[in-house]
Amino acid sequence: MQKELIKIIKKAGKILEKGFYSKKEVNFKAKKDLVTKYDLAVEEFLKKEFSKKFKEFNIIAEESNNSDVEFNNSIIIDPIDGTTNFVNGLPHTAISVGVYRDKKPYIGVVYNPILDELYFAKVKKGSFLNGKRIKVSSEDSLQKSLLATGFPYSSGENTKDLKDVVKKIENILPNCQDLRRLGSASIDLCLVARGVFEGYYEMNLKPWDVSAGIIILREAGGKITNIGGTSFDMFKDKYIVATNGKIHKELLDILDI
Ligand code: LIP
Repeated sequence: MQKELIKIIKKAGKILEKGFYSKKEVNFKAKKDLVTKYDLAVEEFLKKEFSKKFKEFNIIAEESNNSDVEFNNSIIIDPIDGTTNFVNGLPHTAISVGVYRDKKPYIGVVYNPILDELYFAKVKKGSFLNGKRIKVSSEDSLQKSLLATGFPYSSGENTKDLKDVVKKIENILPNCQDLRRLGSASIDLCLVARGVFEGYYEMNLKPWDVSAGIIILREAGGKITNIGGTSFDMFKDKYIVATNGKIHKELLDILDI
């Protein structure tokens, strides 16, 4: 499956790439949540190809907004993760595809066609960036850790979420090396997998934002939980906390203050 999957994702990458360098008309799904015809075109292409080639899988995808369909043998797609970056010409945007068999992680692919970076992981086989093995960082001090986060679209309307974002930054910033907000959850997870960030957390993500990245991070030796420190459910949990494993407890303690 993996060769065919990557071939299709790379073809879809051409659509994203063409859009990235074109003038774009932007529509709003919500105050802060953007969509372009390229998000729709990449998703349509992937859905068509996957349903031809991988008939035993159903498809859950961002622009179809169908996270309520049965999750079992499923391919979960974010056609353009980091749409705001895509619209503004910031080359930190990717196609994210997570494949699950019997609800269990199987294959994760995150592909940034602008930088030509393809992250791939298959369960029990490790994680790779453009074919080269990647591993999480070995840093074990939160104070020396470079962290990443994201700001939920809900912070535009929901003052409780906004306050929570600010409170967590207040707690974390004095206790880490620094904190980044790059704007693509799938790539953020891959950057933890690659050892660039020691940890990452965010609230209100959807399954398509994380379905591939969590497989890639686990296979690179990382740890992912919800904010309570127990098993992360991408369909239900408000927070994802993802680290190299070494700083996980320290980060959880600070986030939960
Ligand atoms: C976005 C992310 C971003 C996150 C947003 C959103 P989209 O995905 O990956 O980092 O902060 O909440 O989910 O909408 O560009 O596919």
